[in-house]
Amino acid sequence: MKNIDANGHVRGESLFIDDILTKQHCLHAAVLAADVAHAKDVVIDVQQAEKFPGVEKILLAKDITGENQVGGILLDEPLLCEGEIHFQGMPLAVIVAESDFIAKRARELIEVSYTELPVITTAKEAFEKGQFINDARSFNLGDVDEAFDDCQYVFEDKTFSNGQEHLYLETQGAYAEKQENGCIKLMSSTQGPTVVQRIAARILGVAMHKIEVDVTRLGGGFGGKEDQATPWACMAALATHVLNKPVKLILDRHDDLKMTGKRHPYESTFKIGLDENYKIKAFEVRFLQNSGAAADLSPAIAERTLFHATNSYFIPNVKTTVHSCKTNLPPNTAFRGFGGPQGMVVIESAIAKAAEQLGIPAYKIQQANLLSENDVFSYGQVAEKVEAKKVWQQLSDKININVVEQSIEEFNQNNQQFKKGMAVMPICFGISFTNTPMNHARALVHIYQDGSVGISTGAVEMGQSVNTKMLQVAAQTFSINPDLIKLETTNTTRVANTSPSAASSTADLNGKALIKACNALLERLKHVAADELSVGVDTLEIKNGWVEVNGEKTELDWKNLVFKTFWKRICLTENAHYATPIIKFDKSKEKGHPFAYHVYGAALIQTTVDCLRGTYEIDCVDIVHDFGKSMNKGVDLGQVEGALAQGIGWMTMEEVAYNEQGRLLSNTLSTYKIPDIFSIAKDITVEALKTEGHDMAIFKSKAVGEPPLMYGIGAYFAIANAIKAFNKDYQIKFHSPMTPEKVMMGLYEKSI
Ligand code: LUZ
Ligand code: MOS
Repeated sequence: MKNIDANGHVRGESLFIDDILTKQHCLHAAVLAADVAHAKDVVIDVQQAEKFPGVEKILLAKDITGENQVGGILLDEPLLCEGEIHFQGMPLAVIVAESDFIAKRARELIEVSYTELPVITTAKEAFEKGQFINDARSFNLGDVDEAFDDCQYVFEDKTFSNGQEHLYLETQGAYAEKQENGCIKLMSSTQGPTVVQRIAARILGVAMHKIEVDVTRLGGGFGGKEDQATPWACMAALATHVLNKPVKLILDRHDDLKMTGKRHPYESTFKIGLDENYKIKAFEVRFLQNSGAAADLSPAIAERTLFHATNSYFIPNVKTTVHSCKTNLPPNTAFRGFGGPQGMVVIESAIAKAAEQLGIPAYKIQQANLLSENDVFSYGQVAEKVEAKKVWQQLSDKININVVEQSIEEFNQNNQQFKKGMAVMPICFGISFTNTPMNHARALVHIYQDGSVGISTGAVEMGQSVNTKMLQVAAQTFSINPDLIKLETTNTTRVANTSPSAASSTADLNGKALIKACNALLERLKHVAADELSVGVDTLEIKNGWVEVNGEKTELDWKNLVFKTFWKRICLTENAHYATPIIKFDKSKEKGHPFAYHVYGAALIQTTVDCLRGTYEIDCVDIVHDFGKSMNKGVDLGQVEGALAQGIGWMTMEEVAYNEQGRLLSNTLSTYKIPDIFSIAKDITVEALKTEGHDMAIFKSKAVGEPPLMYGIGAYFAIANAIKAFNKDYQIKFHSPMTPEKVMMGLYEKSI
């Protein structure tokens, strides 16, 4: 089954936000952002700007007809500044004009005065000054203090992992139109149509039923549009509400980079204890999350960091604590992995630290500590259907780790300028929203009287091909030609109260609801067929578009059957609901069973460092990935390859930089480098783990969106190992990304 968007994309026919045909008299909006990171007594003077020809209105906080509040988890984020500035890029005013060009020209005429306040940009400084978003969280298992006393080896160090810009190809944007009776239709490039609907209603001061949100598709989201698509849609809605005209608001790249939050940087300190057999007996971490100036999704992201703090290892004594530190950066937000990668970086650093000190390869420690069946995670869930050792075994069958190690050693002995390094990166990622109440979805299926089918779900297509998977689910359940089925836009009027498309769970949740809807319709159709053919329902099946009785094709085909059902006045529409069973979590104890299942995998990454220049290449990445039983190998392979590239980018080259005043320095694509075709691994092989899959996954095909990003973490350690081959004095800094500058310093550093 090919990606159903392929043709449209190649021909340029697929509709993104900026392609939607606007109505007559459509206005265009631009956003004025704060150019300091922290200030009070803010006064915004729009007199000159409002006189600029073509300007319709400049909206300020006082123009908000409802509540000036876009916070999701906590109510701590105004849509527009009200007297105080908390980060550079904070929206101050919305300029609404006849064209985007005019709006941006007028923007330059707005005068802003304020009294500057001290700026905090790092998590550590916020921690020291007691600036937090909420209370710290802690997961505990066993007794670390006692366990450390018994350990043969104990090592401590600190780590830093940087933020990451989502760089969705399509920037943030929305288009709003007034309907009858004070209603507004919003087209938004959002992962969370219901989030947009709820918050827009709050901003306007109207009920949710007055707002319809429609999403065709996104040009990428990666978590950056789970919560942070909302403000722009709210601004467009507000402008439409106030001015009674259609309004389009699309951020240009520069504004988008400056105004939106990114992956959270983390500063962490760890302590790891091992016994004489390299079994990890105790692990303690303090994570400092740089949350930015408002909560956004930070508390939930912090929680997922704790869930993934031990990656795919069993550690009997664990103490992990996370502090969401409030700084004057744009509120950081969801990004593929949702805090999980930041947790996994620390345990991998701890293992690498131990390996460095013990003078053994890290993979020996990794391998000695992989999860087994019935091991318990620090959050109380008992590991079931564990694939950690199986993926490792299949990877070493595919590519012998010792042989790779020896060939690298040989290469390094024979080469002075170039050195190679390798690392293994196992992954284990929990599938479900960690916030249990979010794990549900609905699907609405219409069979039209000509036999064609229209499907609506809560799933948002953002390039991950979830629509293709949904279409497959319906085509397979009905056993009809996929050409008969159409995926409708994601729309809050057709499917309400949706969770965002996130947490790798979209295909599972919406797909399971869709199967239920299709099966209910199928039952009705079969009863009609049984009547028509005077046979028992049990003898009858629909296969490849034909009714079969006892496995024999009859004269009755899908189209006829559908029409007969319609003619009998039987409903050809079904709405179904799915909520993940079993899962639960008790926050008062920090224990439960939050995940439907886990996804496993392992990658071996090899790299070559140019020791004259500090540059490096990723030579090859060999992966064994737990797809379950993949329902679409092309789509799933694409997710693994894309996630790997994004993970390697985060760990090696993407450097989000703010100065001490909180100004984003990496604010263009010439100063923020993402992986391109030249920097991608030269060779990537992905093998599917031989497994039966998991019943909680759609068609046993496991969630694939986020887990493979974390293979990229291995690139950091592979490069570090290559540096070690050149410079015996080098000690790993656990400070990512591993840019060529850092490689260069590592190559020539002397032991102190
Ligand atoms: N979003 C969310 C997520 O709201 N909750 C989650 O657990 C999650 N996990 C991954 C990515 N997005
Ligand atoms: Mo997400 S990080 O929007 O699954």
